[in-house]
Amino acid sequence: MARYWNEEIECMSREDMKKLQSERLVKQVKHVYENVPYYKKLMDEKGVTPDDIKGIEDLHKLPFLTKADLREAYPYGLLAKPLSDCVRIQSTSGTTGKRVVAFYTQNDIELWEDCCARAIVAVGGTNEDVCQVCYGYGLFTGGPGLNGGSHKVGCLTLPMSSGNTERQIQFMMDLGSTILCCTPSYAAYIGETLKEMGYKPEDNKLKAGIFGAEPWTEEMRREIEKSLGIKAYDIYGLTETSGPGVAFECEAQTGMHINEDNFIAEIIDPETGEVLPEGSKGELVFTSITKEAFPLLRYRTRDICVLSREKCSCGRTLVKMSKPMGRSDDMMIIRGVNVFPSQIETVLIEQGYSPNYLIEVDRVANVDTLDISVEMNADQLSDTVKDIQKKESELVAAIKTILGINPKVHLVSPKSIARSEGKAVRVVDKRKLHD
Ligand code: DLL
Repeated sequence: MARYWNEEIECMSREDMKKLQSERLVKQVKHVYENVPYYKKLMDEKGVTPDDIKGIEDLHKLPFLTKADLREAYPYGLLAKPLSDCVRIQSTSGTTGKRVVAFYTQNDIELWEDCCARAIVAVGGTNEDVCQVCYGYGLFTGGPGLNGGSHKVGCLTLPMSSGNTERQIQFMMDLGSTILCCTPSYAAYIGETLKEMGYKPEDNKLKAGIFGAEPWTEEMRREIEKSLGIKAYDIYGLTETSGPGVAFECEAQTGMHINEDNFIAEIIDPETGEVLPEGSKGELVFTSITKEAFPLLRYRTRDICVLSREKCSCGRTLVKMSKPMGRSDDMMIIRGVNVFPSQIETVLIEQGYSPNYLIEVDRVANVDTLDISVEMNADQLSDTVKDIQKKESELVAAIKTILGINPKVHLVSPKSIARSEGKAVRVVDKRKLHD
């Protein structure tokens, strides 16, 4: 059984990888400088030209790119190839008006799916496997990415998308799925549902799961492994840099190997932007050195983690990232959807409510819950319960339109939400997401 999808790359010596990264970086910087006025402006402002970038040792000279830049350049401002060369867009889940939109050429899709194929082979996947993909399909990258990787490996691919758990289970049992791809919370939910339906872990044919898109703990890993009778592996990625497969876990289950032939990783101090020495905890920054349509130079992910170059027992030499340990912004991931509190606040204000609200997030039976208490203004007070319920339903619908998930909304009396003397506490997240 093949242990690697691309042994030459996955086990490349450090020296050769540095050389490859340097060559690709030099080419990429030139490409974006010449083709993307937005980048040219950023680089000119920092006084850097492509001639200053001779290899990865010069990476730190380049300016950072943030989500704010992506929003400002929306929709086409960071495109580095003519539209006629682009074949696909993907987008972040649930953001307001200006979503993050990433573009792909056919070659970008190939490289992305190749990264996902590496992840599948790393968990023991071969063309004998039946791979059930229950990440969402559509604009979200989870479904399309793993679907493409699964095709490359030659697995029989079940493009289930998310939801409809009974149908998921029926296909899983009838077709004998061996690999499950979904969010860890959905995997836990499937495990629980199987139990409720009277199945034992050994009744299914699953052997491995590839779970990511949201934070999860080692405790949760053990729970999923037990309830499904499998090995559970982590996978990381973000829409901006292609989607899942930026990093993937191997049999060692001690962090995720970053596909360094496509992405250069740095760890910076989120406050100062200073590059931190290897082994330090800080914000992960990626430079995509192979993407043609939407290459990002020094993109700040806001994910906090640690990189490690310790020798891995799987034989791969690709640097490993720890599980993300938090974020350097206020983004939450609720039922797999990226949610900023400001999105909820905008809806409340648009609907005529005061900015006095409290967002409570919890996880009950492995499903994230989102409860929003909102103060009514004096003129919104009503004597009838029916009236209040109607207003609550309207707010639920408005928030669902923006986020794509259903919250519970509770309208409360004026002045009933505690006022803060310092920074307002608007979010209480009771989930245990990090070890
Ligand atoms: O979540 C891509 C993906 C799909 C990854 C399927 C893995 C599996 P976005 O919706 O753009 O893309 O969200 C990206 O999700 O910056 C992290 O904060 C978080 N995230 C992704 N993977 C993990 C993980 C997809 N394994 C954001 N552990 C990232 C913790 C993760 N957080």
